[in-house]
Amino acid sequence: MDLKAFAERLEALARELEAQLARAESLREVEALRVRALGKKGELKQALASIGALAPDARKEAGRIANAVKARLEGALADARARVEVLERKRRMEAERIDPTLPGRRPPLGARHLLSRSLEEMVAIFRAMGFALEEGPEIETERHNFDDLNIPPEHPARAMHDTFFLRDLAGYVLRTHTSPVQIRAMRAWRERGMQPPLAVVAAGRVFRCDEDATHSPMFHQIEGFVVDRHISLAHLKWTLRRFLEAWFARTAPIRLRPSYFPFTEPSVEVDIGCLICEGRGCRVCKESGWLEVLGAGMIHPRVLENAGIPPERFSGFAFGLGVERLVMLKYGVPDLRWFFQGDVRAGGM
Ligand code: FA5
Repeated sequence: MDLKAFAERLEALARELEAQLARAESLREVEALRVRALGKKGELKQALASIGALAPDARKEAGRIANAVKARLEGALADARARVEVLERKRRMEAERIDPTLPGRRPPLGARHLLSRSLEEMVAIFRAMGFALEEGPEIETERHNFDDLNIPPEHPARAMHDTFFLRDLAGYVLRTHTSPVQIRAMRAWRERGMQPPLAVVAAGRVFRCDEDATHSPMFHQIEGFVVDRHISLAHLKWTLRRFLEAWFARTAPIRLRPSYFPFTEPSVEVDIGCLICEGRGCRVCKESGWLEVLGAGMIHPRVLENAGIPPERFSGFAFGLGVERLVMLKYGVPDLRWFFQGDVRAGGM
């Protein structure tokens, strides 16, 4: 081999490598090309090894050519590296790109149950009228649930309540209504040395062995009562109308029907015009155009006496309303069982 062939070999090597470097798209490719050209076993080393075969006077020139090619290749490698680095950064940024102007993702939060919110709202309406909030237990004595409310053991009203008795706890029932809170609250007020006027609401769950589109084995009631001198049915009517108008945010027809509860005398049942069918008749109102929403009356003198309040000096009214029915009417829920079926579609209401 002569010097010319040596120079041509290196020139060809440099050209080929420059062309490949120009096409390289990653640092890994550039590094592979560097190893191939300038590595320990690289092509330049191999070319240098052949210098010994040249004529002695050509060797110096060959060394110069080899150094120049090496420098040229190093320059090309550095250029390629710089170019590919930019390319790689661009690719990475493209992959990791975020758009801070996009709206955030809403975390899947739960919503409070329509009944819980409604119960709170109803209680707030009564509180705004001056009622105090009291509580009673869900596992109640038969005495509070029945006897003290003038429902003695053999009284047919006991059967009407479809009571859940507790097998292992004689004398206790799941309360069938919130009326026992009347007794508890009146006694507690007396024990605290407080005198009428007394205006109390109590809200909570009640239980009856009963189930169809308008009856559920567990439902909610709000009990309310007022005891003072000269309380009459007119006060009851005013209070209920005011509550119903606040709850429905509109006027709705109301009718009081004579009824019977052992713990009130006289007793009434309050119906409201069915807001689902506007009184025309539908499944919810059983085609009558009216829905019974609550029972009420003047507190029976014997109940006042049982609670330690002298009936010759004081009188009172009481009412117990079905929370689910009022929510169904306001929001057009056609079946009471939907409240307890775990269907989350109403969550955002
Ligand atoms: C009572 O429970 C009486 N304690 C109400 C009362 C209180 C009267 C104070 C007088 C003085 P009644 O059984 O009618 O009454 O129930 C009251 C309301 O609860 C009904 O008007 C109805 O709206 C609702 N209700 C009754 N049973 C169910 C049930 N199974 N599912 C859903 N709501 C019901």
